[in-house]
Formats: sequence, C-alpha cells, structure tokens
Amino acid sequence: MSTVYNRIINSQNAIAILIDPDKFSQQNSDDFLRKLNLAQPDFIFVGGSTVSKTDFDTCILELKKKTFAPLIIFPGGAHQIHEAADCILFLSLLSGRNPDYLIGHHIAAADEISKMKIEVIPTSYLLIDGGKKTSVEFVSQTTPIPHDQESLARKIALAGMLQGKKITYLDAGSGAINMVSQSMIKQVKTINLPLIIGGGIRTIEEVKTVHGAGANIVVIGNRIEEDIEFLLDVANYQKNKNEMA
Ligand code: 1GP
Repeated sequence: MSTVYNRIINSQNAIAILIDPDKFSQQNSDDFLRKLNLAQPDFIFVGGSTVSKTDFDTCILELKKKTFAPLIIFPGGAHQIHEAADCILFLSLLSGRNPDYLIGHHIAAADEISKMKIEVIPTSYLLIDGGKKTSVEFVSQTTPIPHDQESLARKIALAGMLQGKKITYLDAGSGAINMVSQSMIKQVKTINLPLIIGGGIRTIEEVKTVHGAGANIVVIGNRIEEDIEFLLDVANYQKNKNEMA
C-alpha cells in the first residue's frame, strides 16, 4: 500500500514547506499558491504553536483544494486535526518533561483521530537550542536540548524508537539563529529511522548541508514567510534533484 510513511522512508533529500495557519490568510493568494506548486515540495506540513481551530481548518481545506503534495499535519495542539489531510505526525515532545506534550494532547485527540481515515505516524519530536527562545519552547514550557549535546539527542531518539516512534524530528524552532548541527544530525541518523530536520534553514546551501548530513526531509517555514520568491530557488533545487535521480 502506498502510504505517506512509505514515501517518507523512500525519500532522500526531500523538502517540506511548512505553512503556519496563523499566517496563511496573508499568504493565500494566487501568486503564493502558484509559486508553492511550482516549487514541487515533496510534502506540505501544516501547523503552528498558537493557531485557532478556525484558521487551521480553513488552511487545510484551501491547501487540499489548491496544492498537490501530500498534506501532513505537524500539530501544535490537540485541536489541530482534520481528515482532509493525508497524514498527521503524532508528535511526542521527548526533549521536554511537560506531560501535556508527552501524552496529554494525544489523549485529547485520540478518539477523534481514530474515527478519521487519516494516516498517523508516531514521531519523536526533539527541540534543539537554536540560539533564541522560540514559540515552541515558550508554549510548551520546556527546555530545548543544548546545541552541542549530540549524544543526548541520540539517546532520546533511540528511546523514542524503542517506544515505537517511526520518525525522529529534530527542530531548532521556527526562525532559529542556528540550525541543528551536522554532527547532531549524523549521530541521530545512526538510529535507523527517517529523520526530519527543521528550524532556521534559510538558504539552498543550508538545505544541501542538512541533506548531506543525513536528513530525509528538510523543513522550511520562516524563509518563505519572509520572501515567497525563495520558492523559486526551491523549484530549481527540486528540478535539479529530479534530473539527477
Ligand atoms: C519549525 O521546523 C520548523 O518548527 C521550520 O522552521 O520556520 O525556521 O524554517 P523555520
């Protein structure tokens, strides 16, 4: 069966564009959507730390109608679920000790999700210090893993795998000054699980670096919110990548 998870496992050098429904009302223009489709992202992630249910639902429905890539929910809370999406990353914030983000939101969402046809991927989510306080840190009231604690990140990801998580996501947080280091990516990649890396990735050079270190999927959010023309650089990257494949 062709599932989003199979697609992720088989993805090398994939790009996910992150859409924050909080900002989507300004982005929802023909120009933005045309460039988003031109970029041919491998995945579109949708989610945010402070999003209302109404904005979330509108964003999912609009993107489902107007874009082509698999739509993956990257939830900031229990209310960010919708059956029009293809998949939800069922995130546990394993770098922190806040029970709400380890299991609380999951319980709140469990009945509703299980009634939907949506694919659910249990995911270890680790927040890594990216040089500034990010909204995930503030909202979750957790402390990120220090930037240079590669072995701690690896151990947490390994524990997540032993708990049954199918993916590891290392996030320096939206707008991070420092992206996750190559050495941390390499260490965590020694665990044989697909790896998603996000936070503070702002150039194609950085995308290449992160892919080169072993990320299956690189997530780009902030850079596109600031400059939608960057979608054209992503389009070129994707075109070259597909030609080389
Ligand atoms: C944040 O990983 C994402 O959760 C993306 O980060 O917005 O900095 O690209 P940016």
